[in-house]
Amino acid sequence: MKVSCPRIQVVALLFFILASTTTRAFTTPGVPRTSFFQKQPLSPKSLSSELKSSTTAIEDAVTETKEKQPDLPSWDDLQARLNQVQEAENVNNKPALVTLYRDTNGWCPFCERVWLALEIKQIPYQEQLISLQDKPKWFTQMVPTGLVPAVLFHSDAMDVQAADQEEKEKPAPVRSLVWESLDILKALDEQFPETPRLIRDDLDEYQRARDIVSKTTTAGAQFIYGGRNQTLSEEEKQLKRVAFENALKDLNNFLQGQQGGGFCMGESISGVDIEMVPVMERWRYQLPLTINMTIYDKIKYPHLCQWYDAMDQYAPYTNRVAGDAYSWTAVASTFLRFFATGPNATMSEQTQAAIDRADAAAHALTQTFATSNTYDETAEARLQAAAKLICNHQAVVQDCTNSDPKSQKELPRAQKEAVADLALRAVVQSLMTTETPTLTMDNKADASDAARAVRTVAARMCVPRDMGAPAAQVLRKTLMQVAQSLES
Ligand SMILES: N[C@@H](CCC(=O)N[C@@H](CS)C(=O)NCC(=O)O)C(=O)O
Repeated sequence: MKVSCPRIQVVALLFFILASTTTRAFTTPGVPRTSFFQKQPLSPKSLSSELKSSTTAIEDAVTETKEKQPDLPSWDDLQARLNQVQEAENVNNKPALVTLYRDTNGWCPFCERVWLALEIKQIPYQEQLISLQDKPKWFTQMVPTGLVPAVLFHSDAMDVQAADQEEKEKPAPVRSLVWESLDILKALDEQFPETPRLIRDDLDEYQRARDIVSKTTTAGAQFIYGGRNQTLSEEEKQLKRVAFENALKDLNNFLQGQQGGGFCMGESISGVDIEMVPVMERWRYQLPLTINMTIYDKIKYPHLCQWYDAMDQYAPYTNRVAGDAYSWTAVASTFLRFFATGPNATMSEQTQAAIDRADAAAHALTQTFATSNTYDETAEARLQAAAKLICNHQAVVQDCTNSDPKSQKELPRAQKEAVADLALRAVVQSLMTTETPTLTMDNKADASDAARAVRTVAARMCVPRDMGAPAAQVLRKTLMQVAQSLES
């Protein structure tokens, strides 16, 4: 699989550097290894005491406004309600059997493979987020390559599980650390044999699928990243484009031959889908903007589109691990800017055109937030969104009122933290009650300031870094509803 070729690693690394400077709205400053928004949500008990002390200042600041909004609950109230719901639904009550070390921003394609495998296998896991720009010493000492992903198998918790399942006669799993995404996938199959087996190296068909996928990603990398090579002639670039398109056709034809299900091996998802999906996901959303090439093309590649559709409908992928159209689009624009200027600060017309295209596409997508219905609106998605906002509300308020933002500078920030805070509480209340939010403010300037705040939050959110795509969709929609009610 060519996504591990050095050039792609360099691109991926640059991507992370970029991402970390563009979309930090939902990380928790000062807690580099445990961003609340990036952890699986919902450890409400441990958060509630922190919330109590942290909300005091903002509560004081909004006292006056609060009197005009008697029905709006405080963050403590919202947290308490969330606790009740989560307890009733037994959320997050299983002990973690493994720790996944992945990148802080949720951009690493290799991490995505492992993350997806854990979701498919439903292995209870905890996450430790690693900032790739400032990797902690303990991590580089622990993992010989210093790269993410890595997975620690907890023998103690697995012993407990084995005992629960009366499987004591089985050899106890070894507490071990595994790195390299494909090795981790194999280890997950071996250590958790009762979960769906993903790597089918024993089957010829699986090897054939891997081979075709590998050829496609290699050809794609050679065209996309080779295209940036100034020394290549137009003719050479064109040849690389044709080679990539031919590889996509081969992949499409291979997928046509697979029966049912739409996955590479037909009926069920397998390791080869997991290997391929991170790069295909990025290409789907970004290539139309960056190199004017559409892969999700039902005329040219109908069976590849069916594969994309099968992935989209596959909950373990879509609900948490997949990036969404807006996030990849917004990042594409910033990514292009990052590469746009060489040492002498020049920018080609072609790159400028791609940047303009990507910016326009990102902006157009913000206009669909109120009506977007790509994903089913489930109670789980609402809960995930509410939980993330509750435990990150301070950082979110600070970000959407930041007068000196480092990224997405074109988005207008609000001025008053207090009104932003109020609007966000209206959002959470709506998420938890499913009632359409109605928030009004007597002071028109405050109302438009609050509307600005929630619109900015919607455009700053990033999937999958901050939450899953369905949760982000319902959160963005609710943010828009609050904005509209403030502006009406
Ligand atoms: N072959 C490795 C590649 C892992 C990799 O390149 N990870 C990148 C992030 S995408 C990384 O950790 N980069 C940090 C660095 O280079 O210091 C795998 O499949 O796990």
